[in-house]
Amino acid sequence: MRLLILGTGGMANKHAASFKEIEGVSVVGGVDVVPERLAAFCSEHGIPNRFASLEEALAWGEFDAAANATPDAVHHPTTRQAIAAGKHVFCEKPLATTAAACLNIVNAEVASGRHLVQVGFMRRYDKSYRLLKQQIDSGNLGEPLMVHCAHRNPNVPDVYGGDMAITDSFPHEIDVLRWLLDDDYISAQVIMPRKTKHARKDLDDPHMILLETRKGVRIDVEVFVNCPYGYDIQCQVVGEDGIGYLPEPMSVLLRKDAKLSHEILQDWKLRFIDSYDVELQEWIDSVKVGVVRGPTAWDGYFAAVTADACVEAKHSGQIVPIRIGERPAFYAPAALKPAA
Ligand code: ISE
Repeated sequence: MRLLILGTGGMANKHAASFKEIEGVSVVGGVDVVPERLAAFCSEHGIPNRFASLEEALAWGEFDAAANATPDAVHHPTTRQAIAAGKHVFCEKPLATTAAACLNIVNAEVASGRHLVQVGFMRRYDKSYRLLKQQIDSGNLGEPLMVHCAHRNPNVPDVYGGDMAITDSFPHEIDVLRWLLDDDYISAQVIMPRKTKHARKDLDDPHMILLETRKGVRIDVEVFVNCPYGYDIQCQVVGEDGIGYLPEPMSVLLRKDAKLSHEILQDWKLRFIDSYDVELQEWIDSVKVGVVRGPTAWDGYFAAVTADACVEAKHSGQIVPIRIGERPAFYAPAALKPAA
């Protein structure tokens, strides 16, 4: 399979490295508006063809699918172009920066009649989340009643501002919890605790986000992005018959200096490093048979609508209903069948 990579930043490099490990795949082209950046990226990864835009690459046409790791604001136009050209596209999260733009992508994909878009919500491919899902799906916990989560980062870069706790960090919980519970959200509320002294003056931190699902499950998520001890993702599902905890990342238990301890990761990329590889392998396998098995454009749209409701809830102090309408039949699991 001949692949194109759009963008040359952190995720583009990560994906280029992962594709080298996948059999039967070669990255045949790179796209970036800055020629020097593109040249460095392509020579680092041995990519033979360079394009200043997706239009240029489409005019050339010698590729089968594209991985879209452009800056967030560029996801919408490029994913639309890929759909229009009938190319499979793996788009990093968020699908687009506004719910309206995500809906645009959904509508374009439905109109094309082919399932072409997968969104990069990698937590669905993480082994620990998959183990927790097995417990829920097997009925071992009984019906889920409540979910308690924490999304903690040790720090965030200066570009992380405004409501990014909700629009950049929290979307991972939005997607993975819908998938874990096989449920949708109907309302959101955001409670702002006292602010930590570790946050920049212009940044609100932490947030406590509450979601309610259609089936009546109540979810609370702490998003705390200046949590000095490290990067820590917690999820606890309280069911009628038992409680399931997201397994901790594997690390050696140490007895040292009069302490019993485990290391805690500091970088989010390391926490989910394996899931990126599984995600891309499964995407390639799906594209080969013309199917999308991973997070769809509809999931990307749902995440954006939920995040918007949370932002509104934060600023209004109200419980905000999440109104999204019924999922189009096009995205029903049974409809996700071969497209090529
Ligand atoms: C970042 O953009 C991510 O996608 C990480 O997975 C997340 O944990 C982090 O909070 C975000 O800033």
